[in-house]
Amino acid sequence: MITQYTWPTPNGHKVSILIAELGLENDVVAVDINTGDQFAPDFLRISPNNRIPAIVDYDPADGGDPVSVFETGAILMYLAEKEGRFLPGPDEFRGRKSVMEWLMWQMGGLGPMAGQAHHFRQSMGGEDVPYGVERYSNEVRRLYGVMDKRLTEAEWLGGDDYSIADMACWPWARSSRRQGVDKAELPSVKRWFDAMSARPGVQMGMELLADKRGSKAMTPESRDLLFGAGQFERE
Ligand SMILES: N[C@@H](CCC(=O)N[C@@H](CS)C(=O)NCC(=O)O)C(=O)O
Repeated sequence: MITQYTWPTPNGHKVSILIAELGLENDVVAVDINTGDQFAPDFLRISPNNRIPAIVDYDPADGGDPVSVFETGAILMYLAEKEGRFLPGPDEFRGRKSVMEWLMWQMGGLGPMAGQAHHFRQSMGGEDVPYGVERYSNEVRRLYGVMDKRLTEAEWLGGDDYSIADMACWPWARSSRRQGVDKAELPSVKRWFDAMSARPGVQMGMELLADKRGSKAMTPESRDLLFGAGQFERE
């Protein structure tokens, strides 16, 4: 049994998609990041960086006490390795290397840069910061070009097989327009995106807390909590 502590954002969806693809028994604790749930002491004990998602595995491989995991890259690897799916094992080191490369590319590149593009293009509440918009829109555009080239050479990001690298990237590619990127101009990204969108596991993962999606428009209070001094008031 896995508990997901999460919220319907691209990072939350990476993990909910993997859990659905694996068909794991799970329950969900909603952590509303717009109202400060991520700063609750009980959540910080499993996710010290006050970010969603995190998981608790009540049936760890060693049969010991429950295990908590934070950071999506670590969660995807933990679950894929435990279940022996969507990440080649150490004996298939070439395929494993490729999946790790594209997973790390997402964690260090596409995710953070697309997040900054969202921030400057949309979350600033009307404030106009042209340099921020230009810098992150350009970087995201460059990253999508890299992804399109990769997906022209290989069916999936990791190579021949669908993997956690694809699951890490897809939720960000879903909102590419908000990052200033039109998938119609990237034929291989579009082919990959559509193939993944048709997967029942992806659709099921996207249903997680779907009723909460967009229910909280960014307010001055949530903006302060996520980006301003509000983050520090609980210290
Ligand atoms: N590197 C982290 C990023 C997670 C992250 O940024 N989560 C956002 C939602 S998409 C969050 O929890 N934000 C809450 C906050 O900024 O206080 C991961 O991959 O797990």
